[in-house]
Formats: sequence, structure tokens, C-alpha cells
Amino acid sequence: MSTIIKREEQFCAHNYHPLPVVLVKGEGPLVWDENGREYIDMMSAYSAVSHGHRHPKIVKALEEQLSRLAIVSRSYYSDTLANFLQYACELLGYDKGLPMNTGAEAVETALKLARKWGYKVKKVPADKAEIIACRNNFHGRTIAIVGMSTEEQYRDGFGPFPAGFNIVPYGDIDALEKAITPNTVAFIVEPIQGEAGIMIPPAGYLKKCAELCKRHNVLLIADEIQTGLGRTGKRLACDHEGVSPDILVLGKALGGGVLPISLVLADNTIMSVLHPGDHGSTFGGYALAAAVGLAALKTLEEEKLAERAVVLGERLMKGLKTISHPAIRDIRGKGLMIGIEIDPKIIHGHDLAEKFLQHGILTKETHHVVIRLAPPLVISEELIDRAIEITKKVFSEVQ
Ligand code: IF1
Repeated sequence: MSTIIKREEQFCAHNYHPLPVVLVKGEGPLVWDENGREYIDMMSAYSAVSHGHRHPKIVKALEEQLSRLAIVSRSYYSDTLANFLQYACELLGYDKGLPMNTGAEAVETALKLARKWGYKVKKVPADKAEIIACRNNFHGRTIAIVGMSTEEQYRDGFGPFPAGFNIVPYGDIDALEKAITPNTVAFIVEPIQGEAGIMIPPAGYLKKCAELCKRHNVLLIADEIQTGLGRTGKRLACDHEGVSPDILVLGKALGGGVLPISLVLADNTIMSVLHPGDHGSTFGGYALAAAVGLAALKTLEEEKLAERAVVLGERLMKGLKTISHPAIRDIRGKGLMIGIEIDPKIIHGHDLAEKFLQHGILTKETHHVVIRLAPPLVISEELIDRAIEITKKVFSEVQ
């Protein structure tokens, strides 16, 4: 084991259990370890690297901006933020964007925005705002966000949690209708639940949620941090059902695979409840991030990454479905957001991820039973075919 692993073990908090590999270089869909071994990246850093590692257009935008100005804070205007936000708002159909850094910060921003809109516009009594979330949701790791999590491990030892959150089963429109009260200000949902194990709701669910929210004057918040920006085969996963959420939350791939950028989009009727000083962030919307975010969105369009995810996702899904093995319970997904659900009695997710690693694929399990296959959307057909062959080989070694 290289000294790097030992030193990371010694000096880094043990809040992850990394696979035993030290990665040193990435290019497009490929990464290399310290011994020069090549891997196909089928994880894309939890879908933050949809553009591939070090995409030339992203690196160029980053280097150009870095040669001029990195950060001055939002205390001043800068020439890149307006370009980024205008492009994002016009591309996605919103009046305004509020730039943050991580996905969790953007989700927190959306929750605060919904509550303040509830008090100022919907006239919900003070401190009575309710927000509905789904069972098995994943929206980040802050105290308010894990306060609406149903995953015991994400909550254990972190209480007490803020009040005002109700949970409904994912995909159940009747449960959502029953949970709405006059004080409900928002419903937050992932169009496909990623961390829960690539859980796809019944067709039409999102559309029905949107109609229900409209009928009850409840804001629909779509967390597209993982499903957005081409991952599921559309620009946004909401586009599969023609749904335009009241508040759209983006992150991960918005940073072009080089730095954290997140963005909350909404119309003026909602954004107008925020006044200077209400909310902020040192790095939110900083010049470097705005330049990279603009390049990430433009590249998504120029290189038709969403369309690629449809074609390559179908190719990958077709190839995977030819594999029959008692350990495989289900293979599901949309676009290039695919999961293989396994029987943990036959093999544990982490052990399977180690086997994939030994055969040259980077992946990771979620909840021990779902191996996610979510490569950069720039991956080639040839590498998709190689990933299918490797997957066959991996399962041929599973007793
Ligand atoms: C971890 C996976 C988990 C997200 C959605 C918000 C956030 C995420 C839909 C928060 C972040 C990351 C976090 C990371 C593992 C990974 C992840 F599904 F992508 F695999 F956990 F569910 N909404 N997902 O998926 O964004 O603050 O991280 O930028 O926390 O272990 P963030």
C-alpha cells in the first residue's frame, strides 16, 4: 500500500471508505493511478464530471479567467457573473439565478427561499412553514437537510433537527396530496433518487406533483444536482415530463468537473422576497466559477451531451441486460444514470466495486446493494462496449 494511502488514513477524517487506489491523472472518461494503470471512470465523481476530466473548453475558460481575476466577492459586480446567469436563465427559462458553491448550499438556499416566500407571499403564519420531502431522499449533509433525511446513519449523532419538515413515500402522489396543509410552502424532490439507488418514480409522477403543487399554491423544488445537465438524457430530468419546477437546483456538473458551483433558479415572484444581506456566500458566484459555469452550460449544448446520454445509455443498458447472474436483482436507469442492484447475500456492493476496480473500472456502491454506472457523457461507444465486457468478466468471477 503506497505511503499516500497510509498518510491519508492518518491525516484525513474517516468520513469515507475509499477503494484502495490512488488516482493521479484524468483525461475525458479515463483516469490513471500512481502506477500508471488506466481506469474507465464509471462514477464521474458522483456525476460532477459529466463533461469528462479536464475538458479542454472548461480548462480554457478556467485558465483565461484565472489569468485576469479569480474572486472579488459579491460586494462588487464582475463581468463574468452576468454572462453566466443570463445564459443560464435564458437556457433554462427562469428570471433569476442565485449562485452558491456546493449542492447542499443550493438546497439550503432553496429551502430558505421557499420559507421566506411562504411568509411574505403565501402569508403562512410566522415560523409555521412546512416543507415536504420524500422518503430515502438525498439532498446534502447540512443539519437542516439531514433533518429531512430518512437514512438513520446520516442523522445519527447530529440532532436536534429543525422543525417544519414532513416526509412522504417517493412516487406516491396520494400521500403527497394528504401531506399538504395550508402551511405547506414547498415540496422538494429528486426527479430520480440517486443515492437511494437510482430509484425511478412511476411515469407521470413529476407532472402530477407539479399540478398538485400548483393547485395548493405550494412551490415545487426540483433537486437536479445529480439528474440535471444531460445525465438522464435530457437537459434536465424534469424535461422528460415537461415539468418546469418553481425552484430549480443545480450543482455537480455545473462546475465542469473542475470546481464546485451550484445554482438556484426561480422567477421574480419568488426571488423578489430576498433583499441585500438576507443570504449570501463568500465564493457564491465568484468570477472563476461564473466563467467555468458558463463554459459548462455552453459545452453541454454545443456537444449535445444530453443526446449522447440517450444513445450511449441505451447501448450500455442493452449490453448490461445481456448479463444474467443470480447476484443481479435489477438493472435500471435513464440516460447515463444507471444502477445494477445486487443481492448482498451473494456479494456486497463494496466487494463488487473492488472487483470492478481490479478489472479497470471505477465505480461505487450506494447502500451496499446498487452499483452505479454513470460515466462522463463524453464517453465513446468503444469505451461503453469495453465497460460492458468488463462487467461481464466481473460477474463471471462472482460465485
Ligand atoms: C456524500 C450520490 C450521495 C445529491 C443530490 C444534493 C447533493 C447531492 C441529489 C449535495 C450530493 C453526493 C454527496 C456525497 C455522495 C454523493 C451522493 F448520490 F451522488 F452518490 F451522497 F447521495 N442533491 N451527492 O446527490 O451536493 O453538497 O455534495 O455538493 O455526501 O457522500 P453536495
